[in-house]
Amino acid sequence: MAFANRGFSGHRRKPDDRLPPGQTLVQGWPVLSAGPTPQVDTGTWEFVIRDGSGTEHRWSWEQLLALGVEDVRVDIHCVTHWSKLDMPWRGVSLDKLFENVETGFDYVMAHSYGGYTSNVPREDLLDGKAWIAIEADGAPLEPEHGGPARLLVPHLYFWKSAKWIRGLTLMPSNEPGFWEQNGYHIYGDPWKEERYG
Ligand SMILES: Nc1nc2c(c(=O)[nH]1)N[C@H]1C(S)=C(S)[C@@H](COP(=O)(O)O)O[C@H]1N2
Ligand SMILES: [Mo]
Repeated sequence: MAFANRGFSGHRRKPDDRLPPGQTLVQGWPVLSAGPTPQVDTGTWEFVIRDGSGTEHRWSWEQLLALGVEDVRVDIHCVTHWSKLDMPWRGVSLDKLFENVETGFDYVMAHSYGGYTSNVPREDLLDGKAWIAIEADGAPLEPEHGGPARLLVPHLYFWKSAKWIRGLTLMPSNEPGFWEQNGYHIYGDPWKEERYG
């Protein structure tokens, strides 16, 4: 596999420095879902960016893939203290999805099939820092891990990486998503241990 884009996270750090404070490496891959796993079919799947001015940018599954998928290797850090290093993922860069989105709004709410939300500043989704992920560990994303597609924002705690992603809505101010309304930090930088708000 060619890892064309190695992402934004700590790869230029020495391996020993790759684990944020309070984190432990985990074997396997835990499933953390606040509700049931929605059944999402790629035949009807749709991804929408609402730019805040009333314009909607829409992609079908085929249109998403046609933007070009890339392989990335990133570290992920869950607020419940587990981390995985050098995880292989495949997905579409958010840079491609935002290419024709004109907006003056600096904040984004991610919306999932099933109703989950998470908020992220727009700049945290750009410049090779975030993807709509469709594969992990060399296989299509399992439904329990967010398949067919999830947000992947590895430089923030993993609750920001909304599973079963269906769209992004631009916002003029920073509104809290599901976990942010329930005590998690509004931003969630693992290197600063921004766990709770
Ligand atoms: N739609 C949705 N996305 C979600 C969640 C969720 O409950 N629903 N949980 C979040 C949390 S708290 C974490 S740690 C990761 C877990 O992803 P995983 O189950 O693939 O490990 O997904 C995040 N994205
Ligand atoms: Mo989490």
